[in-house]
Amino acid sequence: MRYLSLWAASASVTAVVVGMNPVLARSGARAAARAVQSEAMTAAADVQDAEGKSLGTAELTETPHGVLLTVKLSGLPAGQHALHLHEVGQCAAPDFKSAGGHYNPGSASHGYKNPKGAHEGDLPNVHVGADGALNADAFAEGVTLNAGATSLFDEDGTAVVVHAGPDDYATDPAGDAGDRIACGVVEKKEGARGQGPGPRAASGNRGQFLRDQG
Ligand SMILES: [Cu+2]
Ligand SMILES: [Zn+2]
Repeated sequence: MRYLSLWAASASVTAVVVGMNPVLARSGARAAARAVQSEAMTAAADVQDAEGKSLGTAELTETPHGVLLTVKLSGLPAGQHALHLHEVGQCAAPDFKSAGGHYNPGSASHGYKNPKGAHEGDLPNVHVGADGALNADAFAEGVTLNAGATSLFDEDGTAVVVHAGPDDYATDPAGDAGDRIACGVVEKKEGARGQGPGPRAASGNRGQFLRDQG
């Protein structure tokens, strides 16, 4: 009887795991294991406009389920804007194309409404009022700050990008969100744990993502 209930418990765990995206399941399990051993890892991005002026910061905190972002910016145009995590930690003004496409370690297509989506770097649109201020929380499910297959601190880093228009959540590869109007390189906070190189120059194999990006 004891063995039977153990078997039943492990079988139900397996069923839950096979029902998930395997990359997310593995990274989620690792993140949960780490969470019991250590304090949450944090990072931040200094977000700048096309003239290099700082508009504020995005704070990032790893949780057992993904990375939580708290974004506080000012000086943005009023309206709906796409917010994404892009795959290269480089913000070269004024067009920020150096940030590459959306962070996409699972090789999915873009968008929450896309059956083949979504990118790990896809995030819900944010709204800026008449005062130009943005205060928003966002959540990137299944990604980590600590090392791993879906870490934002991969070999070339990651950037937070704000677009001129909203993401339609469907158009591949970038949601038809218009120009990139602000960008911030995600950097480890002073004293944060973890290792691995910081952002560096984009390598040649990023070319495929640079064809069309948003
Ligand atoms: Cu974007
Ligand atoms: Zn995307």
